[in-house]
Amino acid sequence: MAAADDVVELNLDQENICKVNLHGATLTSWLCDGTEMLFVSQQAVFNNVKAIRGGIPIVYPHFGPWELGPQHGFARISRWTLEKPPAKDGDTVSATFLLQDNENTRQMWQDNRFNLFYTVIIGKRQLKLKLDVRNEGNDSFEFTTLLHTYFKTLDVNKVTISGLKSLKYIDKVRQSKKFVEENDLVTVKEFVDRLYIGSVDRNEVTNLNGNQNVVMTRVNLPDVVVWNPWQEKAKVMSDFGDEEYKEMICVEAGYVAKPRSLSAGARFEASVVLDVI
Ligand code: TA6
Repeated sequence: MAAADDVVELNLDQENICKVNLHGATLTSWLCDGTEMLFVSQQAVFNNVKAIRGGIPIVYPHFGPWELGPQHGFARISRWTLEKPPAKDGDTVSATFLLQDNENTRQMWQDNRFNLFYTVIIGKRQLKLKLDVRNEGNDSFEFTTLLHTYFKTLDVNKVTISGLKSLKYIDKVRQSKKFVEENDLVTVKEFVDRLYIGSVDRNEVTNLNGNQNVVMTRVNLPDVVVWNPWQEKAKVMSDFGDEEYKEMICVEAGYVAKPRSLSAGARFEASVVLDVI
């Protein structure tokens, strides 16, 4: 269980609340009209060291295995600060979190100087997530970034994902070869680990918790990763229950197919809006 002083709550009302753990600025709960929309493993570790298994971990500055540091980069295992506390603004509540370069990140990542702002905005049946990367150094740098969203579902076999047809994807289950998606709706009935490249900016994910659907609208995050470890991989993950693959699906919005270059003093802004329909 997370310690109370690690968690920032954004309370729209009793039925619409989200919680962000300062470890990784990991959004660990999104209660939408009383229904939990996100999956967090019962075996997730909250020791402020390991990445939290579930919710919405932030991948930055590198998606995937990284020769300079931990897989998926350091953002999700760093201590973030609360830059702007939760504040009500009309019919939403928002808060902003900040990760700045520090001795640890500079040692790992070629002394790059950056500010990474992450704003969470909860509204009625809506969650908006905004990333704002600022290059504070004198040299340009390259990065990839992704919001590693674990959606909760009653049965992963019933989940469908739209908006991927005709896209090229890298299939990590098939030697990372490239394929083209032929289905209007992608379903998940086995171990799936795919990076869809340059998809349209809108995907509908159906049959999530409470038999609800989520429309994911992306700005400046052209790629979509779909992942479910299924039975075999689940068994070898220490922070994931053997049967938990049945109740989650990762549909992840990212800028990951190729690095994004950011010149000195420049900003990269991106967002994801999740609407429950
Ligand atoms: O979701 C895509 C992915 O890169 C998968 O390949 C799998 O490794 C997953 O992320 C989880 O990675 P993690 O480092 O959190 O175990």
